Amino acid sequence: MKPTRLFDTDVPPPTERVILAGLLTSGTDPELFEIDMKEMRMLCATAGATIAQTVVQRRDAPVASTYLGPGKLAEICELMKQHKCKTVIIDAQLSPGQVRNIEKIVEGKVIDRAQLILDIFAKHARTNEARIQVELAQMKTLYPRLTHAWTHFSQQVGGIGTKGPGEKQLEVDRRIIQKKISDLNDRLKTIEKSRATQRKSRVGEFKVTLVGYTNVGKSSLLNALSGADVLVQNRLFATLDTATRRTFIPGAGEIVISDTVGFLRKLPPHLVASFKGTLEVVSQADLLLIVMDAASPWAAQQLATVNDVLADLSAGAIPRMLLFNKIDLVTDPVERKALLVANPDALLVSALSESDMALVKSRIAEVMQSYRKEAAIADIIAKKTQELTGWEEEKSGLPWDNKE
Ligand SMILES: Nc1nc2c(ncn2[C@@H]2O[C@H](COP(=O)(O)OP(=O)(O)OP(=O)(O)O)[C@@H](O)[C@H]2O)c(=O)[nH]1
Ligand SMILES: [Mg+2]
Repeated sequence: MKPTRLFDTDVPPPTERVILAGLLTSGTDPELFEIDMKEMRMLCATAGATIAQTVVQRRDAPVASTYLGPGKLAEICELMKQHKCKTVIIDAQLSPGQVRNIEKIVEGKVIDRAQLILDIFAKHARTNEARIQVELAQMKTLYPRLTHAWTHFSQQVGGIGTKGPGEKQLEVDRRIIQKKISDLNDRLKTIEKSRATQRKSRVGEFKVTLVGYTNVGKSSLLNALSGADVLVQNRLFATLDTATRRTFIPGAGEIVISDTVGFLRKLPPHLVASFKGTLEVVSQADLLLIVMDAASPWAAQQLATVNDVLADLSAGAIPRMLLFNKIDLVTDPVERKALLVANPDALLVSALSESDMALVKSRIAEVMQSYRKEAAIADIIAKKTQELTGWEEEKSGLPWDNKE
């Protein structure tokens, strides 16, 4: 029997005109704010929304009940009428109460960053596991809102952010929703069990995992390094599933190489939690290939986010190799030099260059060989220790030891 779904993830996205709003508080670094807003623009485009106008408010702190100030919200309401928009997308993590209050003032739908990301994940989920993971994150994130909010708009507006439960589900009581969450958790556990079996068969193999910010070229590198044919697209969160391939490293042997879901600043916490199973390939890797976009002006901030997520996944101590991909887009030799000065251990590569891929493989081979040396030394030490202990035991058992 096909399981019932509370969230419809199969409807193609409509192109919707929206207002994008952000709040620059006095405590926020303007550069980080600019990164966040740029990412919001990319997220909107990926979700199928066209931004009719962007509104930025400067305030010392957010307003507790409505996040943005009353004057700005009134302005947004006007702009929405003017541009015939039904939705405002706000770069924030809003509480259910804030969403409700803002919706009343702007007389339209309110989407925050987490919900926008969840919506994109819902649209891009292809496999059963990814769908369950997204659905679980949606349930947990939207749960507090399901019971109270949206009743006044859910029937009037469609599009982005309405990939949630319909009117019927809003009437469904908490226990049913909790039951759904526990069912989804059970289904995930079953999938994880079968993955554990696959993992067992891979014990002893050298495991390399590609990690990094979204859209930096992880899947392109997997394809280039292993001859795989996974989806590559110039959009955020093209990959939601872990693709694993075997490939041969000249002079070192076979490796298992995996691609992963991309990271982003301020990923919804429930989403990271839901994807922990898929991200096991990160914590169990022998070597992480941390992929950066050499052409991005925000590389340093992106690396900080990647390090945070890796620490979150208990993968902070795994040996790593830093790859600045898309180096073909950096034509200025001074910029290339600056990248190397700031990251002396990094490799500057392009997934489009065969010689660069050969270089990456030779570096992987070096890591594998040093691993083997370490393993061989550890083996020798273990054997010697055993011999010595055996010899000591034997010695204590020798007849002349007991003579006196
Ligand atoms: N010029 C150039 N473009 C690249 C390179 N590597 C990847 N791209 C492009 O960058 C875009 C993103 O590539 P993907 O491989 O899908 O990136 P990803 O990191 O897997 O992205 P997500 O799965 O969405 O997180 C695509 O349009 C690629 O063609 C490169 O070395 N040079
Ligand atoms: Mg990808």
